[in-house]
Amino acid sequence: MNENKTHYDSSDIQVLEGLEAVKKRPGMYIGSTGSRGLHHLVWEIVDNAVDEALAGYCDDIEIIIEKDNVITVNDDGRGIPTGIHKKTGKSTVETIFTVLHAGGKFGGGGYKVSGGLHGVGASVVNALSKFLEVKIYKEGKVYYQRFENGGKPTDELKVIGECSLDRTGTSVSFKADPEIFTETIEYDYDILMTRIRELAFLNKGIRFLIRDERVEDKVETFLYLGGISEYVTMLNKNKTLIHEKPIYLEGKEDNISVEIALQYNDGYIANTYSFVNNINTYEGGTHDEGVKRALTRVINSYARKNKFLKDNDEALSGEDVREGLTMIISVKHPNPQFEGQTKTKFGNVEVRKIADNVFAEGFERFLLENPDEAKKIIEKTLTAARARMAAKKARELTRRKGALEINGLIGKLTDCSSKDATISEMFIVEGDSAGGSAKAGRDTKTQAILPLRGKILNVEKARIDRVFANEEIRSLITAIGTGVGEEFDIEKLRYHKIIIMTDADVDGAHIRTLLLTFFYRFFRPLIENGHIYIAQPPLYKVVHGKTKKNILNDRDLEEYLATLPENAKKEISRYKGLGEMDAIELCETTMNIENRILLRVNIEDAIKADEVFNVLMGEEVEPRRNFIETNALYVKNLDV
Ligand code: 28G
Repeated sequence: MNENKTHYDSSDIQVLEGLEAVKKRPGMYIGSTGSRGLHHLVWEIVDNAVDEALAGYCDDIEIIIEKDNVITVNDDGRGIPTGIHKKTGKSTVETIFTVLHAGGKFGGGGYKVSGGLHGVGASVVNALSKFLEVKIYKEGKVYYQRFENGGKPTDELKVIGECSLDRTGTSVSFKADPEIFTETIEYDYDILMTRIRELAFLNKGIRFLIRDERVEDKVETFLYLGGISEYVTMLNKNKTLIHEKPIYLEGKEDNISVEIALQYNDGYIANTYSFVNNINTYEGGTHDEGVKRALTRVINSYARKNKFLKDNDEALSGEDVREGLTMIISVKHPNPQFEGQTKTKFGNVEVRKIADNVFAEGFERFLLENPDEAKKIIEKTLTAARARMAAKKARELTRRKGALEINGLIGKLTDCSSKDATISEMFIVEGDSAGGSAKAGRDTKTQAILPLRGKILNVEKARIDRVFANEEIRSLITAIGTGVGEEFDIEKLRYHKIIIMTDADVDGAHIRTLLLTFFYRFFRPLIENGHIYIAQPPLYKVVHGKTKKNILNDRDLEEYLATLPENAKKEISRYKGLGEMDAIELCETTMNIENRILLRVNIEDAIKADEVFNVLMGEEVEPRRNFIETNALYVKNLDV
């Protein structure tokens, strides 16, 4: 307050009450008084600068973390008006920094980030600061006002100097009150930088600078002329792309602007981030819904028109068309409504149609003008659809059979006696003869054997849906116990170790590749949780005196022999395939917990297998012919 004042009028009381309320219950205004709330202070101020930029008057915003955790934000906008504010009788500057919600209430027109999700305004930052200073550069003058101890002005707004006439802007410095932010007043550079970079992506053409002066001076600037397209490019970095450049679509209707950038990669994950007035709408909303339904509709209609889908083919689903899609949706709305648990669901119903229109018109044109890219995208979605239908079929098959109708499995699965899944193992064994040995040599309490007949798994011609028609695969699903797809429940897993035991030859590799692909596509959590293993039958046996050692491969053999005395009498024998091992040999070398070497399959192994398998599913003959070589290589890599 102005110290010369002798009495307080009603507006003063309102002001004091307003800021007192913030100090009393800061969590109500900034969410928390922890690190999150602390960073929130910065966003309140930065948002005001972004608003000025979105109004079209500012293109340069600086955020400086000074020593002592003072934050300074500079913009080159018009500068906050310095004249007297009609309703408060004080300068607009003081009003903005001392009247709660002043930003929202007195602001007019334009998109207001500050009127959005948080947007409690600069006065809240002031209320929670040890001190706050504001400088305004306007009409050749530098105006200044300082507030202390939670928003009390030390003086009124004053001119403290001159500047060149073309210099305009606002500068705000503040220090969070350590008595309110008792946990910490240390800013995390990465949190600030990441959000500032995001703001730069979301607001193309605005240059953001962040400087950290606390340790050694660190500066980064972010300016993206490509906006959210560049965001997509960053998100898809290190991914294999289906088409070279992100697709950018934009439109405006009733002063609601919609921008969408999207690009497919060859992965399986759908990544859509949506924003309204720069706020991440984690819970989605009408903008999201509009874009997604348009994407599904446009892809289906293009696919039908261009005979990628035949008349009687099932439509591509929303999930199909989003597999491997990275997409950013950014809406700017003059009066956004946020709903949902965390107030991050966008609710304005009129936007569903607008977002749909903008997307559909732009994307349709893209497909028409870029037939090569269109073809690649459609093919990607068709592959996704095939996998989805295969999964559905598999579900139906297992459902029809009911929960582990062991009858169907008897004669195939030789189960273990333990019902404790954590100690139970299932060996998937290639071929009946190896299956026989495995059955004879196993630990009956903990080891179950499921023999697969190699010839059925002629993967060279089998599409994944045909794989599911396969008896062996169906037994496998039933034996695993978890169900597939929506029904998947890891609690029902019957064996915590599922061990693929195939020969170390090309046929064995075929089967292993198929199985890994199968697990990757339909039992991914089993891989992620480390339940899938590969048994490694040894190639050599070295007997040396009383010691007997099984050796996995040539390299290990060489290494082992080097450790033996030169003239040691030693006997090296080579194992043949699994099928040629007798029960005792198989058990001792490959199954017995004491001696065996299991390879736990990680997701990269499985992805690699999936890639190999995809080549098989493709139409081209040449890659298929190359399979054997590729696969042989892959097997080698796996063994390393
Ligand atoms: C540096 C840190 C944070 C800001 C402005 C510019 C104006 C403004 C801010 O006006 C109230 C609402 C509309 C008049 C607006 C300047 C119009 C003309 C502004 C900021 C009163 C606020 N000239 N720049 N507020 N207006 N930057 N940066 O806070 O009617 S806040």
